[in-house]
Amino acid sequence: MANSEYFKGINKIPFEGSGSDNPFAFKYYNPDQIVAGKTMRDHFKFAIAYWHSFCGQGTDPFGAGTQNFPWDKATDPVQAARDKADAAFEFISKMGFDYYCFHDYDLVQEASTLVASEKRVIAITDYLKDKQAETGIKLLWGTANCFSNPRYMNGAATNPDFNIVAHAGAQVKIAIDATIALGGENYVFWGGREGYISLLNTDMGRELDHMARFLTMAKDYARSQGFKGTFFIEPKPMEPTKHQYDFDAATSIGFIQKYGLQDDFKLNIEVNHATLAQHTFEHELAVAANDGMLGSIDANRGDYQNGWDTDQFPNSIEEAARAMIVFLKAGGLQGGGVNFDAKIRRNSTDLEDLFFAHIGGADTFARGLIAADKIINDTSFSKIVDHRYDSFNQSKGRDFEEGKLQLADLYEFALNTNSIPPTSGKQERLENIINQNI
Ligand code: XUL
Ligand code: CO
Repeated sequence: MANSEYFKGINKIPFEGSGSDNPFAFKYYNPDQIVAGKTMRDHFKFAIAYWHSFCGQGTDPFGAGTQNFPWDKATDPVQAARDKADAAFEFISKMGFDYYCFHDYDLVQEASTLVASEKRVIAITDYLKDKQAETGIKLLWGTANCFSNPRYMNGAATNPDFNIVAHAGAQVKIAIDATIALGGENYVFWGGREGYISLLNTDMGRELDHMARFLTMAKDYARSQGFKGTFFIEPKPMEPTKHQYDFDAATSIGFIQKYGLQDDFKLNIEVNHATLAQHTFEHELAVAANDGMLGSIDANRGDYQNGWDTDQFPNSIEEAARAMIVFLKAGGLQGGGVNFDAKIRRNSTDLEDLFFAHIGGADTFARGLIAADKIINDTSFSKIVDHRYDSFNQSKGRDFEEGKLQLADLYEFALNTNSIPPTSGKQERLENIINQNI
């Protein structure tokens, strides 16, 4: 049991509906409301990111942290980790969310040796097991931080030095053990520094082979320990390295398929990573969904002027609605959930700001979902899109789709087609329908 309350004066966040002006209430996220045949709780499986909400204290490349967390006081690292867990579970319970996600060294500070680090991870895992049992909160996914320690400056699985690759392997084994011990539903690989800073000193083909070997070994180990969940690769095009190997969804799917990992791996799509790759969020969701690879979401947003990975909380209803159209058409997520991989701003220094941020994020996704369901089912939207492809629903168009035509048949057909009237794409009308429903 926690000895102290960290978020004093804040109770469990209720759903009060759109008429409420209580800043500590959901206006649209109603966990038990059914949308498109499922409760919002089950559609989203909202999760809190341990690293941003309980570790990152507002540091940036130009200055030290500004957010003075009251749970970060103990000098003993395991005690500090327990205090942080108390704060985390109090916060998640008050938010009414069901899940959290972590990196190994978010849970507890890394020690000076691997042996000592493992002992710390095991100690905090035992503590978290009790917290989970007490609250019913579950682990959406675990992962290992194989990018912050300077040893990983040239990558982890793709490091040109085998000693570092082996260290990363050990770290991933320990993180997988912790994930399994906590009943984690999935395991994530974001390719921290898996990429290059300069191609001049990089054997790209060899590094990609190493990454595939590494992921295969991790998957085989987890399966041998009884892990039934899904592995997710989280694409990102750049930052921290100039070029990351898991550039975007299409690149990652190519990698997964080339190395035969498609039965165990899917994708975790992050909004700000999509925009860094010059894609929209819904584009990345659609690419993943097309290959049955839409596993999970890291929810946040970038900054539309500066193009950094600013990891702000989602707040654009239009962006959420467009994404939720793809999400609903794909039948939702395969195994994963919506993890708020987002941080409050450096000058958001009150503890209550963490609540406002997550309330706003959940409400944004809820509004997006409600709007998308209406747009798909109660407007002409779907009909307009289907109509564009009408010519493939009959005669030669259908034969084409069914693989019954050769190139010479197209030639014959085209020779006999004299005038082809233009067909409007109706983009503006579709945009109006979206705006009428958000
Ligand atoms: C980094 C990022 C990570 C992953 C987990 O941009 O998104 O926090 O989600 O390693
Ligand atoms: Co992320």
